[in-house]
Amino acid sequence: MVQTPSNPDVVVVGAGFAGLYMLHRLRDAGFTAMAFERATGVGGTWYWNRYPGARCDVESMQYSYGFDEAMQQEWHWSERFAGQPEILRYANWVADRLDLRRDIRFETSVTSAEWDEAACLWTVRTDRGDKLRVRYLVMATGCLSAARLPEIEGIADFRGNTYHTGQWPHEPVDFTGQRVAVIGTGSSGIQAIPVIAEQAAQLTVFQRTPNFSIPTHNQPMDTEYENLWKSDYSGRRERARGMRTGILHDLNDKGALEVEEAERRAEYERRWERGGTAFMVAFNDLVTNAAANDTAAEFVRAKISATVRDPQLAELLAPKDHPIGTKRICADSGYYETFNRPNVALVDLRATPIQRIVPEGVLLSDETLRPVDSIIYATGFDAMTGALTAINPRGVGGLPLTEVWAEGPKTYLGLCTVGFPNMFIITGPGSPSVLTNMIVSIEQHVDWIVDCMAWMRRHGAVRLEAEATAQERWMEHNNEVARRTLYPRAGSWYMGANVQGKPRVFMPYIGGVAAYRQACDNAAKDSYSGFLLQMDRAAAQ
Ligand code: NA7
Repeated sequence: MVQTPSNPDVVVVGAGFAGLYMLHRLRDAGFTAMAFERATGVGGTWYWNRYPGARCDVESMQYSYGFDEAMQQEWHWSERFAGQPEILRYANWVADRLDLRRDIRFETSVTSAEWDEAACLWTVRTDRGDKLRVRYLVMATGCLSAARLPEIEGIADFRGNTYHTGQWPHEPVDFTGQRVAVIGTGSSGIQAIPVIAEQAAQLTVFQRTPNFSIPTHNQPMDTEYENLWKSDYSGRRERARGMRTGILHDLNDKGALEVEEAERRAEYERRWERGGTAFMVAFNDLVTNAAANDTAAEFVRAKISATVRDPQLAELLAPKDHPIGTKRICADSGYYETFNRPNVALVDLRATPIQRIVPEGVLLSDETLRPVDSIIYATGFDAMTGALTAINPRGVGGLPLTEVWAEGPKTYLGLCTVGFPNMFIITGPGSPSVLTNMIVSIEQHVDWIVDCMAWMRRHGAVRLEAEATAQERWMEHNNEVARRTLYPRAGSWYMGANVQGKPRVFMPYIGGVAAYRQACDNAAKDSYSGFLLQMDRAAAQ
């Protein structure tokens, strides 16, 4: 058994981008902290998602920390959109540069956390037998970290190799000469399929819902572009923080229907050629006005049918059941083109669902068997809440989080939840999180949380808990802004729709990073309004 670490001020769960920055800020602010990480290394999402083709859909110049000028000047990205190996190298570089590893226990999972009301402390236990008593618990567990296999019978019966994109092996996987199945066509499937198709003898894609995808037109980093960013990196970062998505995009403040068709088409074409998810900000009403949205959706559907040679296949690949962008928009490198390859086939699961997995492969409802050597599940995650409910902390009165969130997650500002004092969630449900540049949102959360802890220390506060009315108001506001958009129309993982039995609520806050930051800052300026504080004057420093 590993020796139990001494009791620090804070336990941080997770050493992805959130956990790393949290450790750094805590140390700077004079708090002691210990992070527990189930992986063998840092990087979170980018540690686990090593599937072929894994790549960030936010441009590299923006998908990195902005808190340290020297670091952001020094790091060089080799591509416009960085791939997983490079992002993981970056996370490791940051961990070394800031000497963070000494406060991280790797290959250690937090198994339970229990609030002790009398002592105002959390008791945290790990699978290595650690037991810590700490004032603060910070869940830096990530929004897309609980990988899930689908509810398909017979998965364990399969004789070949089984993979999940979110738990990809560390050693390279060679599909040469194999018959491969990919189940799932979300971002992960859409990125992996073109790469695997180049290797496999035969690739069969099992599609339940077609997704909209925009080409990245990824390319090596343009030095001029990099220099331009670096010439005023901090200024650009500051502007990005004021954007709805935390990404400095080429926003268009016109509505799609305010312009003539020719102008609209030209705008979509320009963005399609430029590549990437900035396509979704071609007009300012694409996620709020169904008719406007349809012009963008129609443009992409036309691109699909112009790309895919077989018209029947093109039809199957064209999404029609949700407005574009209301399921996470995908960014690809040659996805639709891949279906022109002779070794790639598509199975439409809407027409012929999977009956079960059998030892030889995938058995469809019409009794046809698709024999394969490997099955790749690109079936996503128990998003936003899965990693939290897996730990299932017990708050005031021993109530488990799963019970408190039985009807869906409820938070105040996405940061705290009633009944769980001194527990902070980084990019939790009710915060903009997955609708934004995650690193921008992480930095904002971490800064707010550490400032809050420092304030508590200065004022002798030993306990902070979200107020029920503030939480209710925040959730109402969340639902109201979500209702003003088209997002709730899609059965997406934003809505919990991909997990059987998960309550259907729109989990991320869609009011935008800037409005959200303002709400957080207002609460802090107002001596943490919306939170109940318990003072212990003797503890004031
Ligand atoms: P996603 O986006 O949740 O995609 C999962 C895919 O798997 C999606 O196409 C699902 O179809 C499909 N799926 C899920 N369960 C099944 C079953 N039972 N049968 C067939 N197909 C199934 O996960 P990703 O990993 O691609 O991406 C997650 C995020 O990571 C992404 O948005 C980026 O932010 C990064 P469905 O649409 O539910 O019909």
